[in-house]
This record gives sequence, structure tokens and C-alpha cells, in this order.
Amino acid sequence: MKWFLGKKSTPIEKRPDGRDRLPPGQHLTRKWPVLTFESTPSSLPSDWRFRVSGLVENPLELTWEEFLQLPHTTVTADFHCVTLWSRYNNTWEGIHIREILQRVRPLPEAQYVMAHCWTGYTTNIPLTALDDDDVLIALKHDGKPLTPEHGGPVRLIVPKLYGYKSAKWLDGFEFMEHDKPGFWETRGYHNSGDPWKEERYW
Ligand SMILES: Nc1nc2c(c(=O)[nH]1)N[C@H]1C(S)=C(S)[C@@H](COP(=O)(O)O)O[C@H]1N2
Ligand SMILES: [Mo]
Repeated sequence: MKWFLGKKSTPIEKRPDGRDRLPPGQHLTRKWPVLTFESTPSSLPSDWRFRVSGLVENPLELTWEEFLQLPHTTVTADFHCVTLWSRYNNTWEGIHIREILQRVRPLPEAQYVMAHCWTGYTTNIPLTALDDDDVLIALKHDGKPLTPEHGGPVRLIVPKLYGYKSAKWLDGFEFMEHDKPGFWETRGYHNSGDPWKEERYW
């Protein structure tokens, strides 16, 4: 059901859980802005490995070729940046998070995950938020390989949290017992980042 309000006919859509599709304070964009702190790497480092470390039964280390052999899937989801823009209906293709989780098998004491990037960026995510139907490691966006500025060739996508949790230029996960703030989380962005609770800054 769509409701149209105001001169610009802004659609107020509801999600299946009854919340507004557009989180509070956000506005829609059709463009796809780039938000990056560090400088954009031109390509995958030749020694790139996908590494899973910390509190898991089976630590993992995959070359790019091995990583690409994992089963691929597609997820369509909205994207919300803490700097107030949202972009609907992004189709991401890549490797579902559960392809990783079922291989590494997190230990019972693993409650938090740090996503690591080869650029040095990090972001922390509770395992319960990472282990979800719509979380994947993306290689393509709307049918095209990710461009370098959008995290190409490989990035994390966690649609239900603000964009800073969707780490670009991903090279692995570290499973932890205790939470630890990542790059933006130590610089003022909210530790949890739920757009519907407007958890933007602390
Ligand atoms: N490595 C890295 N990943 C990052 C960021 C960053 O600065 N560095 N910015 C984050 C933020 S704040 C957002 S909103 C999204 C933006 O993704 P986009 O540039 O593809 O739109 O990437 C996230 N992932
Ligand atoms: Mo962002």
C-alpha cells in the first residue's frame, strides 16, 4: 500500500513489519553517492586473502580464486547512509554470509564480529545482526561488477544497518567475545547503527 503526501508525491511505504520503508530523517536518492574516508584502492592486492580468524572452529584463508568458487546468490535491499540518504532496490550479487558462517562455525562465545578491509577500515557488527537472510559479501551491484569507489571488487552489505557497517574492500572477519568499536564507531558514529532507531552518532 502506498500513500502519497505533499506536492512532490512522496510515497510513504510500509515494510512488512509495519515500520516505514524510509527510516526517520532519511531522504531518497536515485543516484548512488560515494562515501569513503580513505583513498580508493585501484585494484585487489595481488596477495589478497579472505581470512576468518578469532573464535571459530575452522579459521579460513581463501585466495581470490577460491573465494569466487563459493556459491553465489542475489539479494535486493534498500541502503541507508547515516548522512541522510537512502537508495531503494539495490540488487547485490555475491556470497551469502551463511556460506562463510557454515564453513567457519563460530564458537559459542563468539558474539561480535569485526569486518576488516585491506585499506585498514574496520567495522564491528554483532553476530546476530551479521547472521541474517539479507547479508552478503557483494561482488556486483544491479548486474554490474562493483566499481572501485563502491568497494569493488568485494564489499560487505548489511542492509538493515547504516551504510558504515557495509565495509568496502573487505578482506575478512574476526570473531570476538567482546565488542570493540571499528573505524567510524571510534570517531562518533553510533556503535549499533539501526536506521529505524536513528542510531547515528554518540
Ligand atoms: N572501507 C570503507 N568502507 C566503507 C566506508 C569507508 O569509508 N571505507 N564508508 C561507509 C559508509 S559511511 C557508507 S554510507 C558506505 C557507502 O558505500 P558507497 O560509497 O558504495 O555508496 O560505505 C561504507 N563502507
Ligand atoms: Mo555512510
